[in-house]
Amino acid sequence: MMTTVALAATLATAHAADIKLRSSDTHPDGYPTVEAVKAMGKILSDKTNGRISIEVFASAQLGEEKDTIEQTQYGVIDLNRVSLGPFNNIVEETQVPSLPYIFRSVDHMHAVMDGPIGQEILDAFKAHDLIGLAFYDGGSRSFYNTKKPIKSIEDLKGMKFRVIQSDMFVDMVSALGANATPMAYGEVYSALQTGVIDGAENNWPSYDSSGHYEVAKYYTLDQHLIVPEVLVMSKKSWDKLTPEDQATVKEAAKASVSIMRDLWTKQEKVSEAKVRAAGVQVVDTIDKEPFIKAMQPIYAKYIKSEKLKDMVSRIQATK
Ligand code: GTR
Repeated sequence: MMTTVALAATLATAHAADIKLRSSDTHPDGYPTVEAVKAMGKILSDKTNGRISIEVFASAQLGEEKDTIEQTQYGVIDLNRVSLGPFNNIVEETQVPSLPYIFRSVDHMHAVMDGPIGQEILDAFKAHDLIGLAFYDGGSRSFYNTKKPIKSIEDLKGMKFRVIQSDMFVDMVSALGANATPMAYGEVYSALQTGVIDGAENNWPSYDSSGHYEVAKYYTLDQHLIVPEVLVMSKKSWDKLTPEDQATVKEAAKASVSIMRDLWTKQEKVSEAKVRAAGVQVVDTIDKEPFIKAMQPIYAKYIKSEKLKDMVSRIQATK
């Protein structure tokens, strides 16, 4: 039998035991989101004298985004950095910043996501067994393909594009007269290569690091989405932390945002220059009006409740 003193000592050690949080990311080491979560881990370790740390599993080592989201909900994965797109079918509030052309610019997106609307969206994750910690940048997403330069909306007709596993993304592509195939990110390269799809859509750094530019050499800057990325924590893992540790995790996550933004701004330029130098044909200017018009029905289809309508109006009114 354990004496009371021994038991107390065991409990104290258990309490003070090191906590290693496992974090998932689809991107490779060196990618801004991966490095930002590592930086968060460093901050967290420093603030807790090494008691809490983060191990980032990059390059989809823990699985593709849709699966890792479920595992994070179950508490198998502690932290997850994902685009808001794969959350669209789970957390309806994430549909709002994922609407085509909702943000006028990256500055507009920052103003919204750093303010009360961003906080409301982070809070909405709680009902789905997740804690929204911070938003990261994802630049703007544009179409690329293996076939031809897309110079107008007519050029998209009948083409097949891979999209994120979100109904809204499927509808966005359909609204442009093209066909959408929802598919895990890790399958896109070979799908482009084998002709299962004609193209996909993403930002410069993803287009670069995924190697998609090697097989899909036409990129059109239609910039239909400025969709933020999010860092979430499993509510199960969160609930195991003391309120003090929870506050420290939140602080460290927030502190990683400016680090992420700096890394992102640099990486966007590096990736853009790299793929251009590699011979990618970029359609730099395209009339966005027909895109905006064609995608308008998405707003009516997804933004039905007063709550979401109000969010859209407040975003549009944000300077
Ligand atoms: C990237 C994003 C990833 C992933 C990917 C995709 O821009 O950072 O989280 O969602 O797009 O298209 O699947």
